[in-house]
Amino acid sequence: MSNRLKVTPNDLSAFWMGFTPNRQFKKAPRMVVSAKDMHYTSSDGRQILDGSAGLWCVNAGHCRPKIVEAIQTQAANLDFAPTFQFGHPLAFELANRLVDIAPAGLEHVMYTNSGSESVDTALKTAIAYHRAKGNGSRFRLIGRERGYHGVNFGGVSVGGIVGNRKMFGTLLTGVDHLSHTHNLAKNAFTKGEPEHGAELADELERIVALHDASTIAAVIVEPVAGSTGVLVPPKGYLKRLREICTKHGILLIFDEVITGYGRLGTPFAADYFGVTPDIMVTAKGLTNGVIPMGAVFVTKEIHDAFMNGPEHVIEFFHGYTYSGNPIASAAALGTLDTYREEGLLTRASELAPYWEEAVHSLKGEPNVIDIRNIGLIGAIELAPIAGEPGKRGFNCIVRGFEHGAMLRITGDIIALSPPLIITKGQIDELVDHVRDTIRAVA
Ligand code: PXG
Repeated sequence: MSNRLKVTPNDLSAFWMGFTPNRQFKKAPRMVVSAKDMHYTSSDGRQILDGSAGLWCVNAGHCRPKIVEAIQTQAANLDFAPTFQFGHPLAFELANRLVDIAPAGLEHVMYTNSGSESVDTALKTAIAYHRAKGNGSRFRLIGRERGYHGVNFGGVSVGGIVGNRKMFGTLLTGVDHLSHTHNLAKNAFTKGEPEHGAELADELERIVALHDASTIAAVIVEPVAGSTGVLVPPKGYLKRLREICTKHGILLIFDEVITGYGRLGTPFAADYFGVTPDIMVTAKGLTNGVIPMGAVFVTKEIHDAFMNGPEHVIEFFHGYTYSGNPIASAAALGTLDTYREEGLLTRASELAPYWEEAVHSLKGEPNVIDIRNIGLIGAIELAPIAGEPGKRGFNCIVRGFEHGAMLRITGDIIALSPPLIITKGQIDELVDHVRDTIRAVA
């Protein structure tokens, strides 16, 4: 008998979990078995308030009827269809719907299956665009310290989180990084966008002076850095970055995997900050996290640069088997319907003032060294336990789950990003959970 047949049901050893301390988890698993709206149900039958919209993706809340129905219907009707050389209507309908809600100027959409793939699609498109325009020397990609752009080689190369980079060799060559904008000394406990740091965008001029603009393809940043612990851009920073990119013919890529689909109270962060990128990377909230899917938006100018040569020849050698998968497309359409019917792409703007006060009420709790917020995102930075960075944060995950809240942690920073359907009462409840947790781990 093979060893596989001896495996007992629910043995936890075979699944090597991502971004998880596997040995600890398997000794004391935190399992959820179902979900509805704002709550998970744990395997021991407790209601767990979702403080992080899953992994920043369940923007409409869990198991929403329109999305469930769309998936069920589609699975029984057209399960898979290629989008290479063939097509199916939903993928086109979805692209039109997406362009309708996107910032003006972003007129074409490519599909992927994740944020990581969306990022790599964007980076490749940027380099290929310059080449299509006869500027093949523009190959450099500029990211930012503390940036997170997924886990594929392109995204890790432009990303700036050391733990995600250090194990993987040389990564892509021809990459440089801007400084991050986090500045506790000047900006701690700022509500919304910090006052100090717009001048950090000028570092792009320094990088241009070093490499020459003629070698630089694109700059990629998260408008609000999420994974690294919620870094809200200083006032004017993104506008300045846009101006410098435009001046030097460098494409600006916004990674809106977290900020997209209503998180800041506008459909996209580009709308919130009034800054339109040349390429916009999305995933997560596109399907409410239910089916893996990403979408990369590009300008007409970028798209049209590829549309030449003989008409029977493929214009761009890129795409994924599951790009525009019918069931994913149906899930996304069901999600967009739900967002529209419930006004979810702008709901965070109504809740933001209440949210801001609630999150900042944690000032003065033990070890709290900063609180940040924007839209329906909040972060509480805790002082690390001496000599054990990340331990206090980890304790928050464990304690929070035991007492009924799913909290997302980066190092010693608690990052809050609940589903956009949250009520004011549930905001209070979530903040109370965080308060209790912070006190418990002090
Ligand atoms: N870009 C950004 C800005 C992201 O936040 C990705 C790309 C990659 O997406 P995929 O779908 O390939 O995972 C992300 C993902 C966290 C957390 O707790 C954040 C992400 C993923 C998992 C956990 O902050 N962001």
